[in-house]
Parts: sequence; C-alpha cells; structure tokens
Amino acid sequence: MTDRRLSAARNALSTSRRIAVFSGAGLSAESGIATFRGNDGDALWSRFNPMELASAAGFEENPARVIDWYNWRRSKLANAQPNAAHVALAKRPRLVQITQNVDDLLERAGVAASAVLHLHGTIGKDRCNGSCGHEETVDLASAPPLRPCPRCGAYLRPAVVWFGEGLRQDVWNEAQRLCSQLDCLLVVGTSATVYPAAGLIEQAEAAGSKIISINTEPSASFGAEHLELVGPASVLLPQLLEGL
Ligand code: BV8
Repeated sequence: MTDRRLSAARNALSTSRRIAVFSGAGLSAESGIATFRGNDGDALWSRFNPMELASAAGFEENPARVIDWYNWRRSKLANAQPNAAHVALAKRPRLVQITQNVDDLLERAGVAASAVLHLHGTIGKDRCNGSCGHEETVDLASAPPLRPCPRCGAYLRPAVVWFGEGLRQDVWNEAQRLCSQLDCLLVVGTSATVYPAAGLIEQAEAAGSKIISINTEPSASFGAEHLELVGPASVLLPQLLEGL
C-alpha cells in the first residue's frame, strides 16, 4: 500500500464530517467468514448455487436444504471473532455502518446494534416465511433444523434478504437518506455487484461524497473523487482511521 494513497485518504477523511461505511463480506473475511465471490476457492457462490440456497424459490423447493446450509454458516460464525477492521470501526461510533453482511461481528466488536443498518438482514434471527410477522433469535452454535412458525404454522426461515426479495423499506430508506448527504463514504470489502445495495455508492458519489474504497482486489472506479486502497481491511482500516 503506497503511503501517498493512504495519506491522501486520511486527509480526505480528516476534512469530512458526515462519514458512513458501506461494507460487504470482505470486512469479515479475516474473521474466517467465507465471502461470496472472488477468486479464492472458498467463495460461497463458487461452491454453492445461490438460487438454490439464497432465494425464495430455492426455499420453496427444498426448505430443509436451505436451513441446513444457513445453520452450517451459523456454526462458522459462532466460532468467529471480530477482526481488527471491525474493532477499528467500533472505536469510531460517529461512523454510520451500512452493511450487506448478515453477521453480527460489528456488534460483537462494540458497535451499537442501533448504529448498524443491515441491508440484507441478519443470520442471527429466524422469521416466519408466511405473513404473520413472527421473528425469533437463534443460537448460532446450535440453531434448530427446519421447523414451523409457532404462531401460524408456516415454515421459519433465516431473517435475511434473498435474491428476488425486497429490502426492508425502512432500512433501505434510511440508507438512501444517509448516502444522499455524506462528505465521505468508506466502501469496505465489497464486490459492489448486488443491487440495489451497490447503488448506494453511485448515490453517494452523485450527491458529492468522496469515495474511499478498501479491497484486496482493484475495484471499479467510483468516479473522480474515488480514492482506492488495495489491501486487507484488517490492515488498512486501522491505518486509515488512526487519529480520526
Ligand atoms: C431485489 C443472502 C427486487 C443473504 C444475498 C438492479 C436493481 C435491483 C435488483 C437487481 C438489479 N440487478 C439485479 C438485481 C437482482 C439481484 C442482484 O443484484 N443480482 C446480482 C447478483 C446481479 N438483487 C436482488 O435480488 C435483491 N432484491 O432487488 O428485489 C424487489 C424489490 C421489491 C420487492 C420485491 C423484490 C436482493 C439482493 C440480496 C441478495 N442476498 N445473500 C446471505 O445469505 O448472506 S447476496 C450476497 O451478496 C450477500 O447478501 C452479500 O452481502 C451480497 C454482496 O456481496 P459482497 O458483500 O460484496 O461479497 P462478495 O463476496 O461479492 O465480495 C467480497 C469483496 O471483498 C470482494 O471484492 C473481495 O475482493 C473483497 N475482499 C475479500 N477479502 C478481503 C476483501 N476486502 C478487504 N479485505 C479483505 N480481507
């Protein structure tokens, strides 16, 4: 990582007042949580079919297979720890957290649950697949198998957003409101390929926000104001945020 780029990014941050973080699976990768895409063989979508395991149709077709897969991911998360990137973010409570991640590692690092916008829901809860609105927390280390909703009898499913499902309107509206009035958006560990979430970057840039990205891979250009830092989040985030 060249110091010149890092100091330019630190300077951009130091002159910004309204700062948000838009994060993806790369933020949790160094905690041992598999990412979805990318060239390491561990990526989830290179091993599993997202339409079978992360879509309403896949759940309809084989609900037990979906629950077993999420419970396998839950067991991995139960044994994971926040990494230095999560900790660096938790030390700066004025940074707003907008995450695509369904894990709770930001909260475990000390970020207030109320300060994290989970655009794609949370794997630590199950909700009714019907319309009764029942929701319950699950124990990540021993999540139960496929079971009926205690209120209406429909199946319970992870409280995450699957492909083809809409994001929670209140969460999405708040994320858009925030990204329309930022001085700087920190884009950490995301391939920025899943919409409408990835559209927040363009929204922030169009509203005049500086964009700083942290990724182990070179990413797409996010406009003229984009400062790109290439390297692992657990190394670059603490360096970038030091003194902030
Ligand atoms: C919807 C389930 C409509 C949760 C996931 C345009 C507009 C709207 C929709 C679409 C559109 N175009 C296409 C769509 C459809 C679709 C979509 O975007 N498809 C893509 C693939 C083309 N979008 C949807 O279906 C969305 N729904 O629009 O519905 C609607 C509206 C109203 C009413 C009804 C319907 C729903 C999208 C949510 C899908 N859910 N998963 C779960 O189980 O986790 S997808 C999955 O991708 C996760 O949610 C994840 O959060 C998300 C984004 O992935 P990333 O976080 O970026 O992870 P990835 O692995 O891709 O990248 C990791 C990056 O980190 C890499 O760049 C890597 O280089 C980097 N990295 C790795 N290690 C490190 C690192 N960086 C730093 N440090 C490291 N150590």
